[in-house]
Amino acid sequence: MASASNLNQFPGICTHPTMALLKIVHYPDPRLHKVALPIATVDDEIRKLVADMAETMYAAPGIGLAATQVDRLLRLIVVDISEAKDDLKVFINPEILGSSGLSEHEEGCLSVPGIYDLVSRPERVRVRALDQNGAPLELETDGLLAVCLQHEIDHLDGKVFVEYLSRLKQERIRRKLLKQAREAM
Ligand code: K1U
Ligand code: ZN
Repeated sequence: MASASNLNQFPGICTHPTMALLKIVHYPDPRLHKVALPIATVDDEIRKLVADMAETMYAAPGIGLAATQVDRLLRLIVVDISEAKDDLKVFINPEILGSSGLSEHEEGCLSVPGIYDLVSRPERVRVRALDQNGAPLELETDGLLAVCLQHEIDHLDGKVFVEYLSRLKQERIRRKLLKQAREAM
């Protein structure tokens, strides 16, 4: 049976009748600016959401996805930065315990399709969370994983990466995406 931990065997397609591709909310939808709520209990309903989010992230394709982006106001993110797409990481109620340094990285966002820009963030972060079994985990990381974790945790706090860009760029992106949405109707 397909599970969140072996989704990599089925790239890009919905392979299990109980798994679903979720609709990704696009900027400037106001739902992206809501603060997500902590998950009280890690149960089968949460594990189903994890599996659906992982499937959605792999299909997009992306390297991360926050529950806010699929209109679930829960503090849950999935990340896989591996080339082979075989290293799914699940973070429930993630918290940044500490950070250091500063580095600039090009970011994209599945909620802001077609837009990529440089963002400065702390280089190294220490993160605490629960895994999909409800077990506590802690990790210290840098590079792309640190960038991706900060980007996804921002989503849970209602922040989209374009908010690090100038007002002028934000306005241009907003107009471009609203036009795209109108044309897609
Ligand atoms: O949160 C998201 O919308 C996912 C986002 C994560 C992210 C990417 C880059 C820097 C910070 C955070 C994406 O996955 S955008 C798509 C992307 O970067 C990608 C897609 C396919 C292959 C490799 C990367
Ligand atoms: Zn994003």
